[in-house]
Amino acid sequence: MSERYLNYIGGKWVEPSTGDYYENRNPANWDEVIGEFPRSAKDDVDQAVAAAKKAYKDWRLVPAPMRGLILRRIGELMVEHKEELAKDMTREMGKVIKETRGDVQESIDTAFYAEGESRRLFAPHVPSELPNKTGYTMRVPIGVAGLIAPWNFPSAIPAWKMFPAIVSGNTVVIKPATDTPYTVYKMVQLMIEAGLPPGVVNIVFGSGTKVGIPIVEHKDTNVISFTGSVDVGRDIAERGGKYLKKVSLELGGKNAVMIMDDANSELALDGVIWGAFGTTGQRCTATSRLLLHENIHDKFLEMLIDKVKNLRLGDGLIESNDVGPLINEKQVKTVHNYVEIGKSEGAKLLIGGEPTTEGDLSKGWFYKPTVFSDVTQDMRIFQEEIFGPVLSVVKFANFEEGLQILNNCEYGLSSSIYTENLLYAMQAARDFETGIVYVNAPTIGAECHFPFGGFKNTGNGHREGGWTVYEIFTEWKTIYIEYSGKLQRAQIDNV
Ligand code: UN1
Repeated sequence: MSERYLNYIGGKWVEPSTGDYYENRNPANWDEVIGEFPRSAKDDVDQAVAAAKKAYKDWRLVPAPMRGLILRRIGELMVEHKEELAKDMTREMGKVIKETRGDVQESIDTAFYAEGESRRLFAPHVPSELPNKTGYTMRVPIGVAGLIAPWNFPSAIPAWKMFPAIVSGNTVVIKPATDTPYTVYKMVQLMIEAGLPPGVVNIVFGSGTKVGIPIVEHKDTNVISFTGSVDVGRDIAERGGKYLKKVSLELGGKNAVMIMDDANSELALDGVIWGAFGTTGQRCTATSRLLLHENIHDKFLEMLIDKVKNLRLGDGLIESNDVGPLINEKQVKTVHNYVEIGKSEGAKLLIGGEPTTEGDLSKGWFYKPTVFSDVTQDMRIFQEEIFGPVLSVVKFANFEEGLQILNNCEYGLSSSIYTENLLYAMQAARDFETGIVYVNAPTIGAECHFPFGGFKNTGNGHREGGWTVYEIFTEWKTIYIEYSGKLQRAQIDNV
Protein backbone atom coordinates (compact mmCIF):
# COMPACT_ATOMS: atom_id res chain seq x y z
CA MET A 1 0.00 0.00 0.00
CA SER A 2 1.23 3.49 -0.77
CA GLU A 3 2.11 5.93 1.96
CA ARG A 4 -0.62 7.98 3.63
CA TYR A 5 -0.18 11.66 4.36
CA LEU A 6 -2.11 13.62 6.96
CA ASN A 7 -3.43 17.11 7.48
CA TYR A 8 -1.27 19.44 9.57
CA ILE A 9 -3.28 21.32 12.18
CA GLY A 10 -2.06 23.23 15.22
CA GLY A 11 1.41 21.69 15.00
CA LYS A 12 0.27 18.07 14.64
CA TRP A 13 -0.20 15.68 11.74
CA VAL A 14 -3.79 14.52 12.04
CA GLU A 15 -6.20 12.17 10.27
CA PRO A 16 -9.07 13.82 8.39
CA SER A 17 -12.43 13.74 10.18
CA THR A 18 -13.85 11.73 7.27
CA GLY A 19 -11.24 8.93 7.53
CA ASP A 20 -11.25 9.08 3.75
CA TYR A 21 -8.22 9.36 1.38
CA TYR A 22 -7.59 9.62 -2.36
CA GLU A 23 -4.68 8.55 -4.52
CA ASN A 24 -2.31 11.03 -6.05
CA ARG A 25 -0.87 9.59 -9.27
CA ASN A 26 1.90 10.50 -11.68
CA PRO A 27 0.39 12.05 -14.85
CA ALA A 28 3.29 10.67 -16.95
CA ASN A 29 2.79 7.16 -15.60
CA TRP A 30 -0.65 6.52 -14.22
CA ASP A 31 0.47 3.27 -12.55
CA GLU A 32 2.67 5.16 -10.13
CA VAL A 33 0.94 6.25 -6.93
CA ILE A 34 2.75 9.11 -5.20
CA GLY A 35 0.73 8.74 -2.03
CA GLU A 36 -2.70 8.87 -0.46
CA PHE A 37 -3.96 12.22 0.73
CA PRO A 38 -6.91 13.17 2.94
CA ARG A 39 -10.34 13.94 1.56
CA SER A 40 -11.09 16.39 4.34
CA ALA A 41 -14.30 18.20 5.16
CA LYS A 42 -15.67 21.22 7.00
CA ASP A 43 -14.81 19.82 10.46
CA ASP A 44 -11.13 19.72 9.52
CA VAL A 45 -11.32 23.29 8.23
CA ASP A 46 -12.98 24.37 11.49
CA GLN A 47 -10.15 22.83 13.49
CA ALA A 48 -7.46 24.33 11.28
CA VAL A 49 -8.99 27.81 11.44
CA ALA A 50 -9.33 27.55 15.23
CA ALA A 51 -5.65 26.53 15.49
CA ALA A 52 -4.61 29.39 13.21
CA LYS A 53 -6.69 31.87 15.18
CA LYS A 54 -5.09 30.75 18.43
CA ALA A 55 -1.56 30.94 17.02
CA TYR A 56 -2.27 34.40 15.61
CA LYS A 57 -2.43 35.90 19.12
CA ASP A 58 1.32 35.41 19.60
CA TRP A 59 2.54 35.36 16.01
CA ARG A 60 1.29 38.88 15.26
CA LEU A 61 3.48 40.16 18.12
CA VAL A 62 6.71 38.54 16.91
CA PRO A 63 8.74 41.39 15.37
CA ALA A 64 8.53 41.20 11.58
CA PRO A 65 12.35 40.92 11.13
CA MET A 66 12.31 37.89 13.46
CA ARG A 67 9.56 36.33 11.38
CA GLY A 68 11.79 37.17 8.43
CA LEU A 69 14.65 35.12 9.86
CA ILE A 70 12.43 32.04 9.79
CA LEU A 71 11.65 32.80 6.16
CA ARG A 72 15.36 32.96 5.45
CA ARG A 73 15.78 29.53 7.05
CA ILE A 74 12.89 28.19 4.96
CA GLY A 75 14.65 29.50 1.83
CA GLU A 76 17.93 27.90 2.88
CA LEU A 77 16.26 24.54 3.52
CA MET A 78 14.58 24.73 0.12
CA VAL A 79 17.99 25.37 -1.46
CA GLU A 80 19.33 22.22 0.25
CA HIS A 81 16.33 20.17 -0.89
CA LYS A 82 15.88 21.79 -4.30
CA GLU A 83 16.65 18.76 -6.44
CA GLU A 84 14.51 16.39 -4.41
CA LEU A 85 11.59 18.83 -4.38
CA ALA A 86 11.89 19.31 -8.14
CA LYS A 87 11.95 15.57 -8.86
CA ASP A 88 8.94 14.88 -6.68
CA MET A 89 7.14 17.80 -8.25
CA THR A 90 7.75 16.41 -11.73
CA ARG A 91 6.41 13.05 -10.54
CA GLU A 92 3.20 14.53 -9.24
CA MET A 93 2.59 17.35 -11.72
CA GLY A 94 4.35 16.21 -14.89
CA LYS A 95 6.22 19.29 -16.10
CA VAL A 96 9.82 18.75 -17.13
CA ILE A 97 12.56 18.79 -14.53
CA LYS A 98 14.18 22.05 -15.63
CA GLU A 99 10.83 23.73 -15.06
CA THR A 100 10.20 22.15 -11.66
CA ARG A 101 13.69 23.30 -10.63
CA GLY A 102 12.58 26.79 -11.70
CA ASP A 103 9.35 26.41 -9.73
CA VAL A 104 11.30 25.58 -6.55
CA GLN A 105 13.72 28.43 -7.28
CA GLU A 106 10.78 30.85 -7.52
CA SER A 107 9.78 29.76 -4.00
CA ILE A 108 13.33 30.21 -2.74
CA ASP A 109 13.45 33.70 -4.25
CA THR A 110 10.08 34.48 -2.65
CA ALA A 111 11.34 33.34 0.77
CA PHE A 112 14.48 35.48 0.57
CA TYR A 113 12.51 38.42 -0.74
CA ALA A 114 10.07 38.00 2.19
CA GLU A 115 12.99 38.11 4.60
CA GLY A 116 14.13 41.39 3.06
CA GLU A 117 10.63 42.82 3.12
CA SER A 118 10.31 41.91 6.81
CA ARG A 119 12.81 44.69 7.54
CA ARG A 120 11.06 47.29 5.44
CA LEU A 121 7.31 47.11 5.81
CA PHE A 122 7.41 50.87 5.30
CA ALA A 123 4.53 53.03 6.40
CA PRO A 124 4.57 56.83 5.97
CA HIS A 125 4.58 59.36 8.74
CA VAL A 126 2.73 62.43 7.45
CA PRO A 127 2.46 65.96 8.95
CA SER A 128 -0.79 66.82 10.64
CA GLU A 129 -2.75 69.94 9.61
CA LEU A 130 -2.88 71.01 13.27
CA PRO A 131 -0.01 72.23 15.46
CA ASN A 132 1.36 69.92 18.16
CA LYS A 133 -0.32 66.94 16.64
CA THR A 134 1.09 64.23 14.44
CA GLY A 135 -0.17 61.36 12.35
CA TYR A 136 1.54 58.19 11.31
CA THR A 137 0.54 54.94 9.72
CA MET A 138 1.37 51.32 10.29
CA ARG A 139 0.65 48.06 8.60
CA VAL A 140 -0.86 45.33 10.68
CA PRO A 141 -1.61 41.71 9.85
CA ILE A 142 -5.22 40.79 9.11
CA GLY A 143 -5.59 37.52 11.01
CA VAL A 144 -6.16 34.10 9.51
CA ALA A 145 -5.41 33.86 5.80
CA GLY A 146 -7.28 31.19 3.80
CA LEU A 147 -5.15 30.17 0.82
CA ILE A 148 -6.36 28.06 -2.08
CA ALA A 149 -3.64 26.99 -4.50
CA PRO A 150 -3.63 25.63 -8.07
CA TRP A 151 -1.69 22.65 -9.41
CA ASN A 152 0.34 24.23 -12.23
CA PHE A 153 2.93 25.82 -9.93
CA PRO A 154 2.79 23.36 -7.04
CA SER A 155 5.50 25.14 -5.05
CA ALA A 156 5.83 28.72 -6.35
CA ILE A 157 2.19 29.75 -6.02
CA PRO A 158 1.75 28.34 -2.48
CA ALA A 159 5.01 30.19 -1.66
CA TRP A 160 3.69 33.44 -3.20
CA LYS A 161 0.76 33.18 -0.83
CA MET A 162 2.12 31.60 2.34
CA PHE A 163 5.42 33.46 2.69
CA PRO A 164 4.18 37.06 2.52
CA ALA A 165 1.11 36.16 4.59
CA ILE A 166 3.29 34.71 7.35
CA VAL A 167 5.99 37.37 7.29
CA SER A 168 3.27 40.01 7.63
CA GLY A 169 2.13 38.37 10.87
CA ASN A 170 -0.90 36.39 9.68
CA THR A 171 -1.39 32.70 10.29
CA VAL A 172 -2.53 30.52 7.42
CA VAL A 173 -4.76 27.64 6.44
CA ILE A 174 -3.78 26.33 3.03
CA LYS A 175 -5.64 23.97 0.75
CA PRO A 176 -3.25 22.59 -1.87
CA ALA A 177 -4.67 21.55 -5.23
CA THR A 178 -5.94 17.95 -5.17
CA ASP A 179 -3.58 17.11 -8.05
CA THR A 180 -0.44 18.39 -6.32
CA PRO A 181 -0.69 17.91 -2.56
CA TYR A 182 2.73 16.32 -2.09
CA THR A 183 4.79 19.40 -2.95
CA VAL A 184 2.98 21.55 -0.37
CA TYR A 185 3.30 18.71 2.16
CA LYS A 186 7.06 18.72 1.65
CA MET A 187 7.29 22.50 1.81
CA VAL A 188 5.38 22.57 5.07
CA GLN A 189 7.73 19.95 6.51
CA LEU A 190 10.61 22.30 5.76
CA MET A 191 8.71 25.26 7.18
CA ILE A 192 8.27 23.34 10.44
CA GLU A 193 11.96 22.41 10.45
CA ALA A 194 12.80 26.09 9.95
CA GLY A 195 11.09 26.87 13.26
CA LEU A 196 7.56 28.07 12.51
CA PRO A 197 5.56 27.82 15.73
CA PRO A 198 2.57 25.43 15.84
CA GLY A 199 -0.59 26.80 14.26
CA VAL A 200 1.12 29.40 12.09
CA VAL A 201 0.74 27.17 9.05
CA ASN A 202 -2.00 24.56 8.73
CA ILE A 203 -2.75 22.33 5.75
CA VAL A 204 -6.10 20.81 4.96
CA PHE A 205 -6.07 18.50 1.94
CA GLY A 206 -9.17 17.91 -0.13
CA SER A 207 -11.50 19.25 -2.78
CA GLY A 208 -12.63 22.77 -3.56
CA THR A 209 -16.21 22.02 -2.56
CA LYS A 210 -15.51 20.18 0.69
CA VAL A 211 -12.51 22.19 1.89
CA GLY A 212 -12.16 25.33 -0.26
CA ILE A 213 -15.69 26.66 0.28
CA PRO A 214 -15.64 26.11 4.06
CA ILE A 215 -12.35 28.04 4.17
CA VAL A 216 -13.89 30.95 2.26
CA GLU A 217 -17.08 30.94 4.32
CA HIS A 218 -15.53 30.48 7.74
CA LYS A 219 -16.28 33.50 9.89
CA ASP A 220 -12.70 33.57 11.19
CA THR A 221 -10.78 33.58 7.90
CA ASN A 222 -10.16 37.26 7.30
CA VAL A 223 -8.40 37.29 3.96
CA ILE A 224 -8.67 34.82 1.10
CA SER A 225 -6.22 34.31 -1.72
CA PHE A 226 -7.15 32.09 -4.64
CA THR A 227 -5.50 31.22 -7.95
CA GLY A 228 -7.55 29.28 -10.48
CA SER A 229 -10.39 29.57 -12.95
CA VAL A 230 -12.69 32.54 -13.54
CA ASP A 231 -15.82 30.56 -12.64
CA VAL A 232 -14.47 29.45 -9.28
CA GLY A 233 -12.99 32.91 -8.68
CA ARG A 234 -16.39 34.54 -9.23
CA ASP A 235 -18.01 32.10 -6.83
CA ILE A 236 -15.35 32.77 -4.18
CA ALA A 237 -15.72 36.54 -4.60
CA GLU A 238 -19.49 36.26 -4.11
CA ARG A 239 -19.20 34.08 -1.04
CA GLY A 240 -16.41 36.23 0.42
CA GLY A 241 -18.40 39.36 -0.42
CA LYS A 242 -21.22 38.26 1.86
CA TYR A 243 -18.81 38.40 4.78
CA LEU A 244 -17.09 41.56 3.46
CA LYS A 245 -13.81 39.66 3.33
CA LYS A 246 -10.75 40.76 1.50
CA VAL A 247 -10.52 38.38 -1.45
CA SER A 248 -7.56 38.34 -3.79
CA LEU A 249 -8.07 36.49 -7.06
CA GLU A 250 -5.58 35.53 -9.74
CA LEU A 251 -7.57 33.95 -12.55
CA GLY A 252 -7.08 33.07 -16.18
CA GLY A 253 -5.23 34.43 -19.15
CA LYS A 254 -5.44 34.29 -22.94
CA ASN A 255 -2.04 35.75 -23.55
CA ALA A 256 -0.86 36.92 -26.94
CA VAL A 257 2.49 37.44 -28.58
CA MET A 258 2.50 40.00 -31.39
CA ILE A 259 5.32 39.75 -33.91
CA MET A 260 6.04 42.75 -36.10
CA ASP A 261 7.70 42.38 -39.50
CA ASP A 262 10.94 43.94 -38.23
CA ALA A 263 11.35 41.45 -35.38
CA ASN A 264 14.33 39.19 -34.88
CA SER A 265 12.51 36.08 -36.01
CA GLU A 266 14.83 33.47 -34.43
CA LEU A 267 14.48 35.18 -31.07
CA ALA A 268 10.71 35.42 -31.49
CA LEU A 269 10.50 31.77 -32.49
CA ASP A 270 12.30 30.59 -29.37
CA GLY A 271 10.04 32.80 -27.28
CA VAL A 272 6.84 31.50 -28.85
CA ILE A 273 7.86 27.85 -28.43
CA TRP A 274 8.78 28.41 -24.78
CA GLY A 275 5.70 30.52 -24.06
CA ALA A 276 3.20 28.22 -25.77
CA PHE A 277 4.51 24.75 -24.97
CA GLY A 278 6.47 25.25 -21.74
CA THR A 279 4.55 23.63 -18.85
CA THR A 280 2.53 21.98 -21.66
CA GLY A 281 0.68 25.28 -21.98
CA GLN A 282 -0.66 24.98 -18.45
CA ARG A 283 0.32 28.42 -17.18
CA CYS A 284 -1.96 31.38 -16.63
CA THR A 285 0.73 33.24 -18.53
CA ALA A 286 1.05 30.72 -21.39
CA THR A 287 1.11 32.07 -24.93
CA SER A 288 -2.12 30.91 -26.50
CA ARG A 289 -2.57 33.49 -29.24
CA LEU A 290 0.10 34.34 -31.78
CA LEU A 291 -0.41 37.48 -33.85
CA LEU A 292 1.77 37.55 -36.95
CA HIS A 293 2.36 40.52 -39.22
CA GLU A 294 1.19 39.62 -42.73
CA ASN A 295 4.67 40.23 -44.22
CA ILE A 296 6.22 37.48 -42.14
CA HIS A 297 3.17 35.28 -41.51
CA ASP A 298 3.84 32.40 -43.91
CA LYS A 299 7.58 32.21 -43.35
CA PHE A 300 7.26 32.37 -39.56
CA LEU A 301 4.59 29.64 -39.52
CA GLU A 302 6.87 27.38 -41.55
CA MET A 303 9.72 27.93 -39.07
CA LEU A 304 7.33 27.40 -36.16
CA ILE A 305 5.95 24.09 -37.41
CA ASP A 306 9.50 22.81 -38.03
CA LYS A 307 10.34 23.51 -34.40
CA VAL A 308 7.10 22.09 -33.02
CA LYS A 309 7.75 18.85 -34.92
CA ASN A 310 10.99 18.43 -33.03
CA LEU A 311 9.63 18.96 -29.52
CA ARG A 312 10.21 15.81 -27.48
CA LEU A 313 7.22 14.70 -25.47
CA GLY A 314 7.72 12.43 -22.51
CA ASP A 315 8.40 11.85 -18.85
CA GLY A 316 9.65 15.13 -17.38
CA LEU A 317 12.30 13.33 -15.32
CA ILE A 318 14.23 12.61 -18.52
CA GLU A 319 16.35 15.74 -18.99
CA SER A 320 16.18 15.68 -22.79
CA ASN A 321 12.38 15.87 -22.92
CA ASP A 322 10.83 19.24 -23.72
CA VAL A 323 7.14 18.77 -22.96
CA GLY A 324 5.53 16.71 -20.20
CA PRO A 325 1.96 15.38 -19.94
CA LEU A 326 -1.19 17.29 -19.09
CA ILE A 327 -2.17 17.15 -15.45
CA ASN A 328 -5.00 14.58 -15.71
CA GLU A 329 -7.50 12.85 -17.94
CA LYS A 330 -10.09 15.60 -17.54
CA GLN A 331 -7.60 18.14 -18.87
CA VAL A 332 -6.91 15.93 -21.91
CA LYS A 333 -10.65 15.91 -22.60
CA THR A 334 -10.96 19.69 -22.15
CA VAL A 335 -8.03 20.39 -24.46
CA HIS A 336 -9.26 17.93 -27.07
CA ASN A 337 -12.74 19.38 -26.91
CA TYR A 338 -11.27 22.81 -27.74
CA VAL A 339 -9.38 21.31 -30.67
CA GLU A 340 -12.65 19.89 -32.00
CA ILE A 341 -14.30 23.27 -31.51
CA GLY A 342 -11.42 24.96 -33.38
CA LYS A 343 -11.80 22.58 -36.31
CA SER A 344 -15.55 23.04 -36.45
CA GLU A 345 -15.17 26.83 -36.32
CA GLY A 346 -13.05 26.64 -39.48
CA ALA A 347 -9.55 27.21 -38.09
CA LYS A 348 -6.81 25.30 -39.92
CA LEU A 349 -5.09 22.60 -37.87
CA LEU A 350 -1.41 22.67 -38.87
CA ILE A 351 0.06 20.17 -36.43
CA GLY A 352 -0.93 18.08 -33.40
CA GLY A 353 -4.58 18.08 -32.46
CA GLU A 354 -4.75 14.77 -30.61
CA PRO A 355 -3.66 12.94 -27.50
CA THR A 356 -0.87 10.45 -27.93
CA THR A 357 -0.06 7.12 -26.31
CA GLU A 358 2.79 6.17 -28.66
CA GLY A 359 5.72 4.19 -27.24
CA ASP A 360 6.73 5.35 -23.77
CA LEU A 361 3.75 7.65 -23.59
CA SER A 362 1.18 4.90 -23.17
CA LYS A 363 0.62 5.44 -19.46
CA GLY A 364 0.44 9.22 -19.35
CA TRP A 365 -1.86 12.10 -20.26
CA PHE A 366 0.16 13.33 -23.23
CA TYR A 367 -1.21 15.70 -25.85
CA LYS A 368 0.58 16.67 -29.03
CA PRO A 369 1.66 20.31 -29.30
CA THR A 370 -0.97 21.88 -31.52
CA VAL A 371 -1.04 24.89 -33.82
CA PHE A 372 -4.08 26.38 -35.58
CA SER A 373 -3.77 29.06 -38.26
CA ASP A 374 -6.50 31.15 -39.88
CA VAL A 375 -8.02 31.85 -36.51
CA THR A 376 -10.50 34.72 -36.33
CA GLN A 377 -11.50 36.87 -33.40
CA ASP A 378 -14.99 35.45 -33.02
CA MET A 379 -13.73 31.89 -32.57
CA ARG A 380 -13.86 30.31 -29.13
CA ILE A 381 -10.26 29.09 -29.52
CA PHE A 382 -9.28 32.75 -29.88
CA GLN A 383 -11.30 33.94 -26.88
CA GLU A 384 -11.30 31.18 -24.24
CA GLU A 385 -8.55 29.91 -21.99
CA ILE A 386 -7.62 26.34 -22.99
CA PHE A 387 -4.80 25.63 -20.50
CA GLY A 388 -3.02 23.22 -22.80
CA PRO A 389 -0.51 23.09 -25.67
CA VAL A 390 -2.72 24.79 -28.24
CA LEU A 391 -1.62 27.90 -30.11
CA SER A 392 -4.03 29.97 -32.22
CA VAL A 393 -2.46 32.06 -34.96
CA VAL A 394 -4.00 35.25 -36.36
CA LYS A 395 -2.69 37.47 -39.15
CA PHE A 396 -2.62 41.28 -38.90
CA ALA A 397 -1.71 44.05 -41.33
CA ASN A 398 -0.25 46.82 -39.14
CA PHE A 399 0.43 47.77 -35.51
CA GLU A 400 -3.02 49.34 -34.99
CA GLU A 401 -4.82 46.24 -36.18
CA GLY A 402 -2.55 43.96 -34.13
CA LEU A 403 -3.22 46.06 -31.05
CA GLN A 404 -6.98 45.87 -31.56
CA ILE A 405 -6.81 42.06 -31.95
CA LEU A 406 -4.54 41.64 -28.93
CA ASN A 407 -6.86 43.69 -26.70
CA ASN A 408 -10.00 41.94 -27.91
CA CYS A 409 -10.05 39.57 -24.99
CA GLU A 410 -11.86 39.18 -21.68
CA TYR A 411 -8.57 38.43 -19.93
CA GLY A 412 -5.60 40.72 -19.33
CA LEU A 413 -2.72 38.91 -17.69
CA SER A 414 0.35 38.89 -19.92
CA SER A 415 1.29 39.98 -23.44
CA SER A 416 4.37 40.39 -25.58
CA ILE A 417 5.64 42.24 -28.61
CA TYR A 418 8.62 41.32 -30.73
CA THR A 419 9.96 44.33 -32.58
CA GLU A 420 13.21 46.25 -33.05
CA ASN A 421 11.24 49.47 -33.32
CA LEU A 422 11.25 51.56 -30.16
CA LEU A 423 8.05 53.34 -31.12
CA TYR A 424 6.07 50.11 -31.30
CA ALA A 425 7.67 48.79 -28.13
CA MET A 426 6.76 51.90 -26.16
CA GLN A 427 3.21 51.98 -27.50
CA ALA A 428 2.77 48.31 -26.65
CA ALA A 429 3.98 48.93 -23.10
CA ARG A 430 1.39 51.70 -22.77
CA ASP A 431 -1.55 50.26 -24.69
CA PHE A 432 -1.60 46.48 -24.24
CA GLU A 433 -4.41 45.86 -21.76
CA THR A 434 -2.56 43.39 -19.55
CA GLY A 435 -0.95 43.53 -16.12
CA ILE A 436 2.35 42.31 -17.55
CA VAL A 437 3.88 43.31 -20.89
CA TYR A 438 7.06 41.83 -22.30
CA VAL A 439 9.17 43.36 -25.05
CA ASN A 440 11.22 40.86 -27.05
CA ALA A 441 10.51 38.10 -24.53
CA PRO A 442 7.75 35.50 -24.19
CA THR A 443 4.60 35.91 -22.08
CA ILE A 444 5.93 33.66 -19.32
CA GLY A 445 8.76 34.17 -16.86
CA ALA A 446 7.61 36.68 -14.27
CA GLU A 447 10.09 37.32 -11.44
CA CYS A 448 9.04 37.04 -7.81
CA HIS A 449 9.90 40.59 -6.80
CA PHE A 450 7.60 42.29 -9.34
CA PRO A 451 3.82 42.66 -9.09
CA PHE A 452 1.99 39.77 -10.75
CA GLY A 453 -1.61 39.87 -11.92
CA GLY A 454 -3.82 41.30 -14.58
CA PHE A 455 -6.64 43.45 -15.89
CA LYS A 456 -10.22 42.51 -16.78
CA ASN A 457 -11.34 38.98 -15.84
CA THR A 458 -7.84 37.97 -14.82
CA GLY A 459 -8.49 39.16 -11.31
CA ASN A 460 -10.10 41.66 -9.00
CA GLY A 461 -7.43 44.33 -8.84
CA HIS A 462 -4.89 42.83 -6.47
CA ARG A 463 -1.31 41.98 -7.36
CA GLU A 464 0.57 39.06 -5.93
CA GLY A 465 4.36 39.14 -5.99
CA GLY A 466 6.73 41.96 -5.22
CA TRP A 467 5.87 44.60 -2.65
CA THR A 468 2.23 44.69 -3.76
CA VAL A 469 1.38 41.30 -2.24
CA TYR A 470 2.00 42.93 1.15
CA GLU A 471 -1.02 45.11 0.43
CA ILE A 472 -3.10 41.94 0.25
CA PHE A 473 -1.88 40.54 3.54
CA THR A 474 -1.80 43.69 5.68
CA GLU A 475 -4.30 46.24 6.84
CA TRP A 476 -3.50 49.97 7.16
CA LYS A 477 -3.86 51.69 10.47
CA THR A 478 -3.62 55.46 11.05
CA ILE A 479 -2.59 56.79 14.45
CA TYR A 480 -3.09 60.45 15.47
CA ILE A 481 -1.22 61.77 18.45
CA GLU A 482 -2.25 65.03 19.99
CA TYR A 483 0.35 66.79 22.16
CA SER A 484 -1.10 70.30 22.38
CA GLY A 485 -2.93 69.43 25.56
CA LYS A 486 -6.19 70.86 24.27
CA LEU A 487 -9.04 69.87 22.01
CA GLN A 488 -8.16 70.75 18.43
CA ARG A 489 -10.85 70.23 15.83
CA ALA A 490 -9.61 69.23 12.38
CA GLN A 491 -11.18 71.13 9.49
CA ILE A 492 -12.53 73.71 11.97
CA ASP A 493 -9.87 75.21 14.26
CA ASN A 494 -7.17 75.63 11.65
CA VAL A 495 -9.06 77.56 8.95
C1 UN1 B 1 0.88 31.00 -13.38
O1 UN1 B 1 0.87 30.47 -14.47
O2 UN1 B 1 -0.15 31.05 -12.68
O3 UN1 B 1 5.50 34.08 -15.17
C2 UN1 B 1 2.10 31.57 -12.74
C3 UN1 B 1 5.46 32.85 -15.13
C4 UN1 B 1 5.71 32.16 -13.82
C5 UN1 B 1 4.49 32.17 -12.96
C6 UN1 B 1 3.26 31.70 -13.67
N1 UN1 B 1 6.80 32.79 -13.15
O4 UN1 B 1 5.16 32.19 -16.10
